[in-house]
Amino acid sequence: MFFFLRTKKIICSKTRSFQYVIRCFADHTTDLKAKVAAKIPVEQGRIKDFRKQHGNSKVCDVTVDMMYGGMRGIQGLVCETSLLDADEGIRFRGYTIPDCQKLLPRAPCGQEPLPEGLFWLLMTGEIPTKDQVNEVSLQWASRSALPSHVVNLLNNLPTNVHPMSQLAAAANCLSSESKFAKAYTSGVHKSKYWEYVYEDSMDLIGKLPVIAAMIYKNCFKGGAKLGIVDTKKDWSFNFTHLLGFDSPDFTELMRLYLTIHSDHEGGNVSAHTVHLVGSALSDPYISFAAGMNGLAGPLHGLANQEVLVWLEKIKSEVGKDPTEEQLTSFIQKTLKSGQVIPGYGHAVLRKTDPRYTCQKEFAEKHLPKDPLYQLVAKIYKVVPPILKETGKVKNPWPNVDAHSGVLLQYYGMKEMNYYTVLFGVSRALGVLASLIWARALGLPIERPKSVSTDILIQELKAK
Ligand code: CMX
Repeated sequence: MFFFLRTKKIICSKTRSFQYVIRCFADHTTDLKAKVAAKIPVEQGRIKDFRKQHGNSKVCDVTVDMMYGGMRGIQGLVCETSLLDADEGIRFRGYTIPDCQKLLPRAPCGQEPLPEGLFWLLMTGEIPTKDQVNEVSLQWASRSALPSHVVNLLNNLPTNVHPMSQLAAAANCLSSESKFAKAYTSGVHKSKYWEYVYEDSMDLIGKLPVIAAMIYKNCFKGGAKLGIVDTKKDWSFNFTHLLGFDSPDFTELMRLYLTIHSDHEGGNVSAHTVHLVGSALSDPYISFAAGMNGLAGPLHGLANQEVLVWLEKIKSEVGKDPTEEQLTSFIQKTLKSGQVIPGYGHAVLRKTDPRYTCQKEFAEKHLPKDPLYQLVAKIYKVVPPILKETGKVKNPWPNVDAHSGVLLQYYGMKEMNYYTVLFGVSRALGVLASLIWARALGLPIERPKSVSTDILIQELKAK
């Protein structure tokens, strides 16, 4: 007995000191995977204890309206990477967008955060050092090569296939490279799933700028050749360089853009789709592709394209510098024709989206006199009262999509049906960080219960 206790004590202290060594190593490491590996058992334990104590506790009631109303307000998902407050907007692991602008490492001479730092934050909950961010840049750049069949696929798609469909097609076909799918087939233990999902996710994020740039060049620049990915440069620099935009200000815009579009908690269409499809243990490539098909909807990510189409309509039908009265009647005409005002409204937010605000600040700094920016600023004054007046729109304020296209137009990226691809490249950071954690925490296949209207009526009558 004494021997048993002693042995157990030695093992425990050895395990503890081993964990301590991992933790100390992980605190300073630039190896993101090692950092996450050290956090996983801690997080697994915390959730296990919490569920043991509160597994049967009730968190919310579900009403009939919620069931027919797109599940608004049902707390039915867990998302660790970000949280959306109705009034304050998004927080990434507790940090607001201004916090991230202040705290996350920047490129040399840059003002905006590097998306690599945001990814580190989403994955670990910690603000990374410059060295840690540089290592992520290096990892992504060195994983950027595409297999030939994906290059051939993209080069053979007709240019009238929407850029978002091309993005989803390329991501689907990258599934051939999935380390997770291969490991699953060869019978790897489920405790190791996350490691392969991590590798696939890092590979996919590394390849996305090349895929997105190929789509851009094939659709709009006659298939012009791409530049080369420089392993000494950051993800956004390489992306804008591949796209053929060498203005340092555009690269700065892209660093901001790719940071703020990354994550918006777990229930939005793209994030939820990736989570749902991934829960069936579909590999990260096809899970991401599924999410991109959701992002391509006009009520979600495609709204940034729709905003520009709508602004162009205003310019052609009313003029480049419309009065507030002219705008009011145009907006009312849009509503009367049964269409939504793109870039306005939100399922959760109830104030101006801080992602709109920080893009507005960027515009104020870099393009204050731009006529399209001024039109967007004027629309901001006119739309909210009109939407409020309808009495049904819950959030009359602008969302992220109301502003992004204007900035892209200013820097010469005029092709509006490409804009959602940029959103998709950014969204990869959030949805893949969540996917890695979902497998690390062993979350099961998602399968909520549904019932027919007849059953619902019967159940409520019986009550
Ligand atoms: N213009 C006109 N009507 C709007 C509106 C808008 N911008 N926003 C909401 N409404 C309408 C809805 O269509 C709905 O009308 P019905 O009852 O006749 O169907 C009513 O107001 C209530 O809707 P809600 O509860 O306020 O909004 P939802 O949660 O149902 O929808 C959203 C949210 C974003 C789809 C909606 O506001 C919208 O369609 N906005 C325009 C498209 C857009 O900008 N989407 C991007 C969102 C951000 C993103 O995901 O990227």
